[in-house]
Amino acid sequence: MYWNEKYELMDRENLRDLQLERLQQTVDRAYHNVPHYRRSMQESGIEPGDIKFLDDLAKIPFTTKQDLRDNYPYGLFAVPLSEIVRIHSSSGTTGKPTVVGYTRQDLNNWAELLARSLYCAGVSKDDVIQISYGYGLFTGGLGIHYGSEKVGASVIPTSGGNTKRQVMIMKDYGSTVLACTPSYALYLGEVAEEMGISKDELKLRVGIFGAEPWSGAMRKEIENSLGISAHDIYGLSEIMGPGVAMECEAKNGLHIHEDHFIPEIINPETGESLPYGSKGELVFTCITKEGLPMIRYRTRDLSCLHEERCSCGRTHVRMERVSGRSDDMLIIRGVNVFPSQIESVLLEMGQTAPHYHLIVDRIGNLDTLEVQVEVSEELFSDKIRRLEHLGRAIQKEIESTLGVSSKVTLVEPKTLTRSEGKAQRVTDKRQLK
Ligand code: DLL
Repeated sequence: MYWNEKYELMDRENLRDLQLERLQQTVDRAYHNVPHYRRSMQESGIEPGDIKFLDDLAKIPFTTKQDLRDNYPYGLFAVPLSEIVRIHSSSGTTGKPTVVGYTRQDLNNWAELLARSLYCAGVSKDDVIQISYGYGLFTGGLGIHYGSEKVGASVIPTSGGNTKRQVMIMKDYGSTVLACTPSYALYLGEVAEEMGISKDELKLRVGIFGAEPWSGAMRKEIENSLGISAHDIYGLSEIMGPGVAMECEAKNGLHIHEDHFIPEIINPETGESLPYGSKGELVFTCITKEGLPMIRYRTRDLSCLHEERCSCGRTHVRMERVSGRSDDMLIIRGVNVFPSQIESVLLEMGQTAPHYHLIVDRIGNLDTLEVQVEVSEELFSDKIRRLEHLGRAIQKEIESTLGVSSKVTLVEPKTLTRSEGKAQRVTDKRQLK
C-alpha cells in the first residue's frame, strides 16, 4: 500500500537527479539566508556553485547540536519569523533546548511524509488512531496528529499520561492503532492487564513506536502483550520530527524519505564518510526544508544504511534500527556498553519482565555496573535459591556477550519507574560526583 507511488517507487537514478536539484537549491538558500552557513562554507573555501554532484555534499562542514545552541533560539532559521507558523523544541540533558521552526510548506511536507509513513505500516482512513505521544513542544504528538488526519484516520489525541484512562479509551473507543514510545506501550499493556482487560477485548492491530531505541526482543514483548504488529518510526526535531524514516511491512529496516532527506553514515570519531553497509553515525541533510534547512546534521544516532531493493517495492534506502547514540554509550572499565545490548540479553533470556534500569558508579577507581531488573510475581515469591540462580545466569550472560561484569539485582514486579514518554534507563552516578 503506497501513499505516493511517484516518489516512493522512484528509480534510484531519477531520485539522485531530484536530490541534486533540491540540494543545490537548499545550499544556495542556506548560504544566502543563514550567516552561520555562509561563514562555515567560506571558511572551508566553498560556494554554492561548487555543489555540482551529490558527492560534493561531503565538502560542506557538518552541523551539530552545538551550532543550534550557539545560534539560540532562531539564528539558523532561513526565513523571517513572519513566515514561521509553528515552533517546537527538544530539551536536551544539558544546556539550552533546541528550537526548530516550520513554514506552512514545511508543515505540509511533514504531514505528507507522516501520511506516507503511516500507510507504510498499513494504517488507513478506516483506522482509529490513539496518539499517546506527548502533545506540546515535543514533535511526537502534533507531528503524528497531522499525518493521521491527512490519511483520514479517526484521531484520538490523548497525549501521554493518565494511563488507566488511556486504556479505557482504547477499549471503549475501539482504537485500532496506538502511537507512543515503545516503553509506554509496554506500560499500557501492563496496566490493561491489571485492569482485567485482555488483548482480545481491544481492537488494536498496529503500533507506531519510536522516539527512543528499542530492540527486536522488546518488539516481540509488546506485540504479544497488546496483540498488534509493531512498527518502528524514526525522526528527530532538528530534521523534521517523527517520520524521517519508517518501517514497512517487511520490517527489515526503516525507509528514509530520500526525496526530502539525504542520509550519510560517518565514523563518529573521525567524521570520515563510510560506505553503505558500514555501521556508524547517521548524518542528514534536509533538501526541502524552508524554515530550518539543516545541512549535514550529525544525529549521534548509530545505524547502518542499505541500498538493496526492499521486498515492499519502495526504492528508498533503509536504515537499520538505531542501536544507540554515540553519546549514550557507556564506557565501563574501558568496555563500550549500549543499554540496548543489555536489554537484548535480558529479553532473550526470557525470565524477567521487560523493565530494567542500569546504575553506573565509580567505587575507588573502579567503574561498577548494576543491572536492576524486575522478575515475575511467581518467581519473586519462589525460593530464594532460584532467584539467586537466575541472577547469576543473567550476570554470566551479560559478561559473555558484552565482556563486562555486573551486579544483577532482581527486584519485585512493578517497582521500577514506568515512563510515559521517553524512558530513562540509565543513572550514571559517575557524572554526578
Ligand atoms: O523523538 C521525534 C519522534 C517522535 C520520533 C515520535 C519518533 C516518534 P527528538 O525529541 O528530537 O525527536 O529526539 C530525537 O530520539 O536522535 C534518536 O536518538 C531518538 N529516536 C527517535 N526515534 C527513534 C527510533 C523525536 N525509532 C532522538 N529508534 C533521535 C531509536 C529514536 N531512537
